[in-house]
Amino acid sequence: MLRRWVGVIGVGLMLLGLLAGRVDAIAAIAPSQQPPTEVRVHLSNAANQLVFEPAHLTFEAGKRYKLILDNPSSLKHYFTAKDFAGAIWSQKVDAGNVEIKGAISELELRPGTTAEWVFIPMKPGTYKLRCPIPGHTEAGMVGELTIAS
Ligand SMILES: [Cu+2]
Repeated sequence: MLRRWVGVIGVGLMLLGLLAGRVDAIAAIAPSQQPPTEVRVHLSNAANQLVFEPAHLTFEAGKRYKLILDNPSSLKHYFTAKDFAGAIWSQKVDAGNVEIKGAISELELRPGTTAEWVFIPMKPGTYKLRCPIPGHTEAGMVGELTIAS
C-alpha cells in the first residue's frame, strides 16, 4: 500500500516536473515578450555634424532591443541599414502616435523627432549603417551595426 502511494506521488512529481520544464521552454521561445534592452543613437547632433553617435553598436543575437533614434540637428537624416534589417526580426517601430509592424530597413527622421525600433537580432555579422542624403555618407555619416552570437 505504502509502496503504491510512493509510486503515485513519484509519477505526480514527474508530471509536475515535465509541466514546469514545458513552461520554461515556452518562456524561452517567446523572446518577443522579454523586456527590451534600450539603446540610444543620435542622428547628427546640435552642431549639425554629419555623424551617428555612437557610430558603432553591438547587439546580442536572440535578445530583444528597443533602439531609440533621435535627431537633435536642424537637418533631416536617414538611418539606413538594409543588410542589418535582413538579419533581425523587426517587431515594430513607434514613431509619433503611429506603430508600424513588420520589416523596416530605413527610417527618415526630421529635425527634433524620435523613433523607437523594437527588434530581435538573429544573424551574427557586421552590417553597414549610413545616411544616404546626398553628401552625408561621403562626409562620414556612416556606422556599423554588429550582431554578436
Ligand atoms: Cu544625414
